[in-house]
Amino acid sequence: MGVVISLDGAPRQQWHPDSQFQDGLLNVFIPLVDLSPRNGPTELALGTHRVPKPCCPTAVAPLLEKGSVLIFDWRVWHRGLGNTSGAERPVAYVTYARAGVEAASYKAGLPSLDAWEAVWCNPSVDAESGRHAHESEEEGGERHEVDDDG
Ligand SMILES: O=C(O)CCC(=O)C(=O)O
Repeated sequence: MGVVISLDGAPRQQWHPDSQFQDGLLNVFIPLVDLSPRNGPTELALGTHRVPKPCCPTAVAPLLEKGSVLIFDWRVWHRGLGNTSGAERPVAYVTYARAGVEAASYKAGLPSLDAWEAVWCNPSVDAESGRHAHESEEEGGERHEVDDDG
């Protein structure tokens, strides 16, 4: 449980999940002020908790009223948008874990965002490595696509 305060002038965050693979963890966000396009609502990339991830997911940034509740899976990619409102934007959060689930170290070992953005817009890229489906280790990591017919 805690509060995230986006200060006036805070830039947009990078897309990130709070855990990449752990099922059974939920974020509950409760904005302590009304959210507006200017004070940096949380933006969520829908369906990104699923494996495989959707290609080019739809992103939404709900403009919630103060005291509303937003619940999302820890694996959903999200970010706080920039705050240009002239005021702080505090959001209280509570984390719920299914019985027996312990949160792994926060944001440890996440893949690079570049890899994930490539995955979202290119389904032939492997989600874990950011490599194209036909790319092999021996090829030294260069992007190389092989025609399925030969
Ligand atoms: O400020 C937000 O809307 C999201 C905060 C967040 O995702 C984080 O601090 O990791």
